[in-house]
Amino acid sequence: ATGTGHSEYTGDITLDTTLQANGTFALIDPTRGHITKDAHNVSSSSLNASSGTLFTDADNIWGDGKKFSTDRATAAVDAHANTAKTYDYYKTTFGRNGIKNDGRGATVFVHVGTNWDNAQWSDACFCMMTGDGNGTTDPEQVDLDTMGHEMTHGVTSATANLRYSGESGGLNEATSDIFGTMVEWYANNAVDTPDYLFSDQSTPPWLRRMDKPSLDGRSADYWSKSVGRLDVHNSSGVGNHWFYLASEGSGTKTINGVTYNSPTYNGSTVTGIGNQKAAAIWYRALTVYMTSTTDYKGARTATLSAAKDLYGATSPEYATVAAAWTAVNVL
Ligand code: ASN
Ligand code: ZN
Ligand code: CA
Repeated sequence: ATGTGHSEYTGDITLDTTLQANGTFALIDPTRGHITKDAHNVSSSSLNASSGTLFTDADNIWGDGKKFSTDRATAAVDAHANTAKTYDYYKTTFGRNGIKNDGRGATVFVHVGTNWDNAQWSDACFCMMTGDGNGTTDPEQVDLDTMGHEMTHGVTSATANLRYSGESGGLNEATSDIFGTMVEWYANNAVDTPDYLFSDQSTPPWLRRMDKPSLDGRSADYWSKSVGRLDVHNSSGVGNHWFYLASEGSGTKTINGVTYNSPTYNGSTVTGIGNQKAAAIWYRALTVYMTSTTDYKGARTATLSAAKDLYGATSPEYATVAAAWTAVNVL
């Protein structure tokens, strides 16, 4: 069935739902397979796939469009629709049928924990968990790049399986920021306009950014031999910065009203190839060449192999991949 959702981040949208035998509609996506449940504030560490309750509704009109809503279905509208959008990005762009490329849909939980200002993917429950924000500045963690980020953790687990510590952990996190961002560019929503800022809707003005990751006060702009000792959400800066530079090039640029000023290392100047080509290269590197122990040097090799496969070793795309890694001091 097709429902109507009053979402908190993207206005009024359609929702793919299922009419059940008892005459009520449920947040079961009939084609993509994911289902959306209320965790009833159970903590992330206590949840499993059978926890919580499936969202159901009599008239198939869901939510009230408000942030911090008292209508518990509002966060579910965004979570359900943004999971579908992420699924569609992977299917349309790469022919990938869901997280494991086997058509299996995930379980999506909203209202996890109490004032839990976070979201995460769990391989164990094949589920996404989203919290309600911090109760003051940060609303429910169900915006599009966040959902794309978390679902991408499942894709990474099913492919390169990058170990979640050290440099491979930074690459794992960068992979989620890259494809979370690309889902936003794919959706091209007029309210949540595409950018290189991460979690900008649910953690305003943003949680991380790709043009100059160090602007968050924690993330690395460039590789150094100690970068693998940072938290994985900060060593990701090297990969995120590579992605921005490969997509848009070095220097200053204003896109959809946001001004980016991306620095480079080693005197490297980068000519952008656009984010679709940069993402295609990263996806092929992730799914064909990276392994659980790939580090930044290995990511340079993997993406160059991918660029050679897709565009040829003498292509401008190949040259940009190399220049962007040199610019983030991965040589
Ligand atoms: N939001 C975080 C992530 O997806 C969750 C975490 O680090 N546990 O990386
Ligand atoms: Zn993550
Ligand atoms: Ca964003």
